[in-house]
Amino acid sequence: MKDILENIQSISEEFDLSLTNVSNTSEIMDLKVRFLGKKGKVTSLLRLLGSLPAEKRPAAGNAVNELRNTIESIIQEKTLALKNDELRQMELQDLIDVTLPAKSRPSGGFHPVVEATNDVLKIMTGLGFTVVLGPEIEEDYYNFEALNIPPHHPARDMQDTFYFDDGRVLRTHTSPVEVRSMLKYGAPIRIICPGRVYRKDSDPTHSPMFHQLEGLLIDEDISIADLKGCLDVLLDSFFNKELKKRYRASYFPFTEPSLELDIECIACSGSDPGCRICRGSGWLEICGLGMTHPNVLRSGNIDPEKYNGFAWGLGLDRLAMLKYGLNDLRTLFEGNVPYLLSGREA
Ligand code: 2U9
Repeated sequence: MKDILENIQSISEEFDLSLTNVSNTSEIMDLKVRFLGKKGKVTSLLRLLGSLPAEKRPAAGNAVNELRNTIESIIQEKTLALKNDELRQMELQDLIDVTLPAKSRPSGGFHPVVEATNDVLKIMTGLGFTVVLGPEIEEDYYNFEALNIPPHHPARDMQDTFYFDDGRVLRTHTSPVEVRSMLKYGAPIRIICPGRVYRKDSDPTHSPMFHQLEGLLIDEDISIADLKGCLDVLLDSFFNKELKKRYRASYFPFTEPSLELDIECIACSGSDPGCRICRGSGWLEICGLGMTHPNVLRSGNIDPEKYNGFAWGLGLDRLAMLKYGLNDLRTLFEGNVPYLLSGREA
């Protein structure tokens, strides 16, 4: 018993002495382990209690517990004081200069399709065209009937068009906007219609939603030469280059005659037989065009004996991919911002 009390006394003195040497939170933690840890001095004393005769155990136990409680509360108090000291030190060293400029946020950017669309709109409004938008959910009449696409035309195939139960459709092109505009504004008219269009198509080179831009000009004595001049300005300005072009005969229900326009490959200009972009042909199909069909003018309440005009349509997604060197259509629609930006820098 005497042994234990002496032990308590010497541990208490040792603790007081050690405490005077402690100057930071890491040292107080060490001290705690040395006295109260599993192999600490106080814990060893507690273990020793078991070897005492039963009648002496309560008094000795009380004495050891008192020592443990005293040491515990001193450590707690000291830890708090040291923590506060350290915090104050950090604040003194790490002064905040409120006059410094704030951290800048990374800047955003336009989606490639938006950028390409804006480029085309700038060029075409410069030529006197007005931008017109229209609904994406369209009536059958404006999407098909008025455009000389009769009820059993293959372009109406259920495979291609998203139908609503009430017979309306998700527009398959922006042409209905031009029909609505003819009816609203009459002739002469000079408009471009960008926007989302929808077709039941989904594979690596087709998305069920894509972006089109169509143009329509109606006036007196308009010829294909006017149309060619217009597309020359549009495409050469867009790609910043006087491009070689070729026209091939084609067919669209809403134009007669109808043509397709190819431009020289913007990647290789026809010099690379292994070119990924033009697959070695040297040419890129870029847009469809033609002189407005008399039936379509009539749908727009315009007299085909007095007026004629031209129209063209192109895919803005393809235009953006060519301009920014993207080779997978899905890049445009997956919303992966870092990839979109890195793809554009390529
Ligand atoms: C009216 C009269 C005529 C619009 C035209 C095309 C040719 C054409 C598509 C090709 C593939 C666009 O990228 S694409 O999806 N379009 O080839 N579109 S002429 O003709 C019109 C439109 C409206 C009133």
